[in-house]
Amino acid sequence: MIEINYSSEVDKAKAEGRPIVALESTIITHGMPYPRNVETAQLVEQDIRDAGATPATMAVLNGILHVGLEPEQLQELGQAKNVAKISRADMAACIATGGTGATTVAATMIAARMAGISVFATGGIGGVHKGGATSFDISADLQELAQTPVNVICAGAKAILDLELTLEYLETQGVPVITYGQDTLPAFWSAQSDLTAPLRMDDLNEIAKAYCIRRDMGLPGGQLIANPIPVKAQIPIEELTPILAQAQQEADKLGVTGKAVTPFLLQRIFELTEGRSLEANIALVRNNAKLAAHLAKELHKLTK
Ligand code: PSU
Ligand code: MN
Repeated sequence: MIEINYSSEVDKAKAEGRPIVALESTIITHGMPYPRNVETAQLVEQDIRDAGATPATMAVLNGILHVGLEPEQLQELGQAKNVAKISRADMAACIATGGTGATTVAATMIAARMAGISVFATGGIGGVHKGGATSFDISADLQELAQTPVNVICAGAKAILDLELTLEYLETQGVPVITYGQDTLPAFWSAQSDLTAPLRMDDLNEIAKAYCIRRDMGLPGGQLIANPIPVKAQIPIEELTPILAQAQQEADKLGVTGKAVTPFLLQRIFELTEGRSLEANIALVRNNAKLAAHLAKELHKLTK
């Protein structure tokens, strides 16, 4: 029933058995304004090629699941209006009804697994929202990490979230949360938070090995690799804290709920920082793409 459409580039990489890195598309349609969204998506794809792997941006276009987009498809998606934001719950319905949807972290992991891709780069995963203990607003990304075997490279969870509760939830779900090269969990736009990460690993070969060992042990799920934003591109957390609080208050006051929360907060933070949050977001995604390409190469060596 399900047809997967591979881009010509991904098709070739698969045939030749070369490393591939999955990319999501919600960051393009709901996370950044046009035209920077498309420019960023193109830069991120090129960063992956330059580092020796092949990018596969995922999306559902008119009911077809695409693994890798052709340049014109990426352009079109970046400008399209009313694109759905799809996750585990609504991906199949989007395909069945011939819809167009951008994949979140959860949906991208599902698509990656179907395509045999085990490394994925994003900006920041979803998590437990502030007030999540009563609102139950917990991103489906967290459950996905517990069940789908994909390495997700991010810059931490977005600092609009309750990072402490997000870590607790991931621990309960048995998801390895690994920081790359530092002890503290990065906080998306900021390299540091005040939380110590559960695991620190500095060697990509060991991260790749841990992934294979989990698989051989029969453990489901993936690994979350938190890669701090380069310090020169960060917005220090002290500066960001009042802005995040203001954006959250506005969301509460306006009654923004469900899927709309994250895009609303990202847009308000963009306005309140006069665009600086977007520059930081672009820098961190590119940084994650490069690391993901190197991890894909390490995994490729182990599984050859
Ligand atoms: N990373 C970014 N920008 C984004 C996202 C990630 O730099 O917009 C998206 C991802 O698709 C992630 C989603 O899955 O935000 C989280 O949405 P929610 O909190 O509604 O689960
Ligand atoms: Mn949510």
